[in-house]
This record gives sequence, structure tokens and C-alpha cells, in this order.
Amino acid sequence: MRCKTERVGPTARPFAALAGLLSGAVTIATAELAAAFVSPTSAPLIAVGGAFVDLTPPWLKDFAIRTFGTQDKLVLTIAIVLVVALLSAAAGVLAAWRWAAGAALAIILGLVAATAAATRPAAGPLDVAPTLLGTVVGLLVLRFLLRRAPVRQPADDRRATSAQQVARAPNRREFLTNATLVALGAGLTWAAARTVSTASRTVASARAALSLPAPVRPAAPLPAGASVKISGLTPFITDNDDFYRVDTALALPQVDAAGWRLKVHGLVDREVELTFDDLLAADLVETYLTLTCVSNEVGGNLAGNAKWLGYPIARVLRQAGPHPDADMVLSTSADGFTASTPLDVLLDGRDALLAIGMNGQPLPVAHGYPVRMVVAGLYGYVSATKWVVDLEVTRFADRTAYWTDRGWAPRGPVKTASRIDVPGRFETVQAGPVTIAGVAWAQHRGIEAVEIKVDDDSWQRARLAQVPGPDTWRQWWFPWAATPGEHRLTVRAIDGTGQVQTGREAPLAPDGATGWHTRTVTVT
Ligand SMILES: Nc1nc2c(c(=O)[nH]1)N[C@H]1C(S)=C(S)[C@@H](COP(=O)(O)O)O[C@H]1N2
Ligand SMILES: [Mo]
Repeated sequence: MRCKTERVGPTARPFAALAGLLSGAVTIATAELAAAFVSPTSAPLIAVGGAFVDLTPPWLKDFAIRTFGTQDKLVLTIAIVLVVALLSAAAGVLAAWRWAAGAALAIILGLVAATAAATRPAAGPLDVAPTLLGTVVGLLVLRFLLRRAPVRQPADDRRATSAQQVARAPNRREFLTNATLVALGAGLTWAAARTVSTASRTVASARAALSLPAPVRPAAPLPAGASVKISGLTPFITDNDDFYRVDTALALPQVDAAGWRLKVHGLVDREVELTFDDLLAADLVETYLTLTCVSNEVGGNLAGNAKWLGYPIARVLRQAGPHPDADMVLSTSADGFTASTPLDVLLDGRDALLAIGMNGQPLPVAHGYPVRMVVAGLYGYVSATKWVVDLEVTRFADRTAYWTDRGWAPRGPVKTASRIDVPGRFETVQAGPVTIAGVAWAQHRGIEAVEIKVDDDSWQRARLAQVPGPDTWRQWWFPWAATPGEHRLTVRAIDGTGQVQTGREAPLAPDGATGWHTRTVTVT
């Protein structure tokens, strides 16, 4: 690029900043459009966000989850957009002063984003192209805008020059016309990127066309009393649309089922490779299983229950023949997430599936389409790898997983938990008969009893809904004779081994929160 510093500037600073901002928008929109043809994670905002998520220190991650909950990704995206906007405006101001300086800042930003794109787990060599192309187009636009930007008044004239006079400067109108056109162009490019984004459309239509095979071993019909209808009580089955979502993906991985392969390797007698058609043709089983996140606070709702259709992981592992010294399976997703699952848990006969169906539907893309893992009794971060593509049979001593590297426990058995759903938070109820209700879970041990304490009274047993087995949550309810005043309700569960849920309060990290859920209600 030719540098004719003398031709641009001294541009009035607000115009230079606006030019920078707009060229930043053009850069991103152009890169976004190019990324629609390359890969979703090659788009600069997504790549930078993804790299940021992976590099986030644990304390910041904890803070983000605690403060923003499942909105953390939205907050991150907004923060990145604001930072990029500021830096783009700064590049505009710099370029108006010295073209080379502004261009250098823009190029550095482009290189940072391109590096992020190139180092994403599934990145190919082409992944740098969208950002680099965007940066070049952005620089051309910046040059174009600055050359036609209103010029600052010389210093000695400034006192005499009123704001209106600057406004009437001859090329102000031209600049704003150009700026508007550039903004429109960026907007249209962005919209085009959304529409042609081929990957998500291909995957969505393939998913829609997929019809799931019938299981060889269907789930036993739900007991009649599994789902109690109490207003405000969590339903036994969570709709796919209501199912909590936790993952590190800023752009959902778009994994094509036709090209999907699962490699099973590592400490095995023979490597195994499975295709999606292999899974469709295999003997599938169906099971109800509650999934829980280790980041669920006491009383929180990062848990969901679904009917899963899938292929037992144990069968794939036995086919491969794990070596006696192996004790862990490291699963990897298409987006580079990893989970360490104890090998003995996968082989002990419990439900541990390569799932392809969720509540009678193909897996939603957000929940791992085309294939994810679900394992009874373990937190999601050590077992529920979505978009799974690789199983390495290995040892805890040799390999660590995504969250283990960030300070979380390598093995994550689910801790016993119970939650009050009704009465709701800040709800006022009328004196007399009131139903207290909620859910409790202790996956794979089961829930044997739930107890309620009103204020400092003694513990009383709640009534329990039926369950298909020990791997799901269990609804409970308690008929309470409410008396006027403020009351504090506390719940605890007893698991299938007779162990009482601990009241000792533990934080989320490193292996899950403990403590009793309480709720204060006002009775009138
Ligand atoms: N690929 C991938 N799989 C993942 C994760 C992830 O970040 N990436 N998060 C795990 C965690 S922490 C949980 S709790 C579950 C959540 O599954 P869901 O989003 O379907 O509820 O997915 C697990 N599988
Ligand atoms: Mo999780």
C-alpha cells in the first residue's frame, strides 16, 4: 500500500474515529462473509472469543459464570465488540495523524484475529484467509474515507471558527454520504454472511431429514406416577428447547453427520472407527438420564432430564479391547473440548451412551448433533462431550482434560442435590394447606427419601414421585399447613445408599457445590 501521509490529515478527530469504526465494521463483515464459506470458527469475532474462552484463567471464568450465568457468552461477545470498536476508532485517529501508524494498528489487530483463527482446535490452513481478506478491505475503506474527510481548522483560526462553520466545511457532507454508504455496505455484507452461512443450513436440513431408528432395547414405559402435575414444579422430562446448555462454543460446531467419524484409539488392541451409518444400523438402546453441570449452585437449574437414544460406549470399547493399564477415556469434540471419563465407569454396566437422539428427536445442534456422550452419575464436564469425534483410551496419569487443566477435579461423580421449586422465590402464599415441591437427584445412586424442615422444626419426609431408575432426578412434594408469618423452608435428600445429603457448604470448584437449599416464604 502506498503511504502518502501528506494527503490524509490533519483530519478532524471525530471524523477520523468514525472512519476507523466503519472500516473495522467492514473488516469484520467481509471476514464474516468469507468465513461463511470457510468455517464458522474462522470468523474473527468467533475465533478471538473462542481463544479468549480457552485462555480465561479459572478465577475469571468462575466470576463470569457466577455473575452472568449462561449469559456469559453473550456478555463476552458484547465486550469483544466494544473493545474492537474502540481499537478501530483508535486506528482511524492514528491513521489520520500518520497513515503508517493507523495501518499498523489495523494490521496488528488483523494478525491477532488471524492467529486466533489458525490456532482454533479444528482449524485448517484456510482459516486465516477470512480475517486477512477483511483486514485488507478494511484498510482500503479507511484510506478512502480519510482522504475525503473534513480537515481540521488551523490552530490560530480555531477561536474564530464556530462549530457551525466546521459543520459547513465543504467536504463534511461528502464524508457523511460516504460513511453512510460504507455503513450500508458493511450491514449488507453482514446480512449476506448470515444468509449464505452454508454450514449451519446444510447441517440443519440434514438433521431435519434424519429419522431415528427404533431402539432394540426401548426405555421401559414411564411409571404412571413419574410426573406429578404441580404448578411451578419442574416437569420430569425437560423439553429439548428448555434444556440447559453449557459449553465453550461461541459458534455452534456444525458437524455433518455424513462425514462424521468416531476414532477409538490409544491403549487398545485394535483401533476402531465408526461412521454415523454404523450407529444408525447398530443395536441402539434408550434410557432416561438426568444430566447435571458441576457449575450448578445449590438450588440452581443447570440440570435437565431427557430420554436418550444411543449406542453403549462399552460395546465400542470392548470391540477395541482396552489394555489392562488403561483407566481413562479422553473424549474430544469437533471443537476441541475434552473430557476425562473413568474407564471402569464406562464398563460397569451403567447407561453410558454415544447418544444420537434426545426425547425422540435427533440431537439438537446445541446439544451435540450428530453424536454426544451421556454417562449416568457423572457431571457433564467429565462425561457428556457434545459433537464427539474421538475416544482415546489412556490413563489419568498421562492425560488431562479441558476443565482439569483449569483446576477442576479429573473425575466428577454427581453429588446428591435437592431443590425447592414451589413456592417460588419471593412468593407470598395464603395460610392453610400449601404444597411445597421440587426435584432431587443423585444419579446412579438414586433418591430414597427427601426431607423438609420448616424453620427449626424437625425433618419431615416428603412424598416421592415414581422414577424409572436411579439415574434420573425425582420429583417430591410436601403438604404443609402454613401459618401466617415468614418461614424458612429447607430441603435435603437421602440417596439410594442411605447417605444423607450434606449440609456443609462447598463452592462449585473443584468438584461441585454442596449445601441445603432453603427458601423463605411469606404466609398471609
Ligand atoms: N463439546 C463440548 N461438550 C461439552 C461441553 C463443552 O464445553 N463442549 N460442556 C460439558 C458440560 S460442562 C456440560 S454440563 C454438558 C452440558 O450439556 P448440555 O449443554 O447439552 O446441557 O456438556 C458437556 N459437553
Ligand atoms: Mo458442566
